[in-house]
Amino acid sequence: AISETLEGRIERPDWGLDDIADGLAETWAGVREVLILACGTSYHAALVARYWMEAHAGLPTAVEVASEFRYRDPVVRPGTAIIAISQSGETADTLAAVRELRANGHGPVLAICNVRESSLDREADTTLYTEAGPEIGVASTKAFTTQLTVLALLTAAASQSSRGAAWREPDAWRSELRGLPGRIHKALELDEPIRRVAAGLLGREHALFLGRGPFYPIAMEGALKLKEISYIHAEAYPAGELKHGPLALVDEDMPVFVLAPNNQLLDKVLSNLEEVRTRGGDVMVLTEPGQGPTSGEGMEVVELPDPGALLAPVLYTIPLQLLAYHTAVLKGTDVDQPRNLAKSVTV
Ligand code: F1P
Repeated sequence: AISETLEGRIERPDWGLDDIADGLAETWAGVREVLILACGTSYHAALVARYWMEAHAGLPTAVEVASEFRYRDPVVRPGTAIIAISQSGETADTLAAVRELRANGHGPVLAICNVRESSLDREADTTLYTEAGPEIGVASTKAFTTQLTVLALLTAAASQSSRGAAWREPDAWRSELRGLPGRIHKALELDEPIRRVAAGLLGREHALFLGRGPFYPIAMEGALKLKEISYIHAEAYPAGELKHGPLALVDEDMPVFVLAPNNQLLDKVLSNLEEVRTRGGDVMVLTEPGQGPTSGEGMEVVELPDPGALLAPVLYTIPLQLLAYHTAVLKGTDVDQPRNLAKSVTV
């Protein structure tokens, strides 16, 4: 299923960008802010989009798990565009949240779905289809990377049409979107190094994932994939939270996965990494060539050759999906049908 990510229909980003920009101009004329609702993996995609929307389109963006949203009395201001993300389009909590918002006169609703003619598709004003093909396994993989791709298109389009924000970097988005399939191919070449890291997880019961900025939700997704298919208890934290509690858990039995992208946050992430190393925890650092840390005793450095800048969160996802996959295969768990989980949670 992971290799099918490559078939994510992202060969023609220009088409998508123009199409979405037109749709936005019409449907979203009065949009002042954005509220994104989703569950599970789709929620993690929403969290990445919050960073993108605010930084690049200047639109205040709130994100909430749909399963919690309807159990409070949220304040939704006029001019809030609602985005609902769901691979299946049938997740009960996401549908219920959208229906409740609609009943209270809020909208428009934009859905991001992988399945056409789904309940969410019918509920929405506009649907953007991820077109990732059928998700064979229960755990979302290619749905996630294609959701991120659609959200990147949306951000680029929003950055063009939002009046308040300067039109930032539309060409950069276009060029990175064009290069995405090739970059995903390259990231998949990390299969063997990641399989070796996965072998080190055998016999482990817990793992921590750390990330900053948009890489924090990617760390959350890495932890979720590991939990879902290999049954290893995994949690993700923003790198800066490590010292606010989770560090107490770190010892020689607690492997830590650190996302250390090539940006201004790297120094701080690396100082967190030292905190882990001094307590005997094994570390895997996912970074880019020439960033500083090198492999050694208790430290495995895996380098993504060229993840780009804007879309790097998409690229950092691939090795984490591979990690969960190889760990599950080595442990002998059922990668496609994990125990206790259903493909879509419809009640
Ligand atoms: C949400 C989700 C999936 C997860 C599992 C249960 O589904 O949490 O992310 O892998 O299948 O449901 P969806 O709303 O994106 O279809």
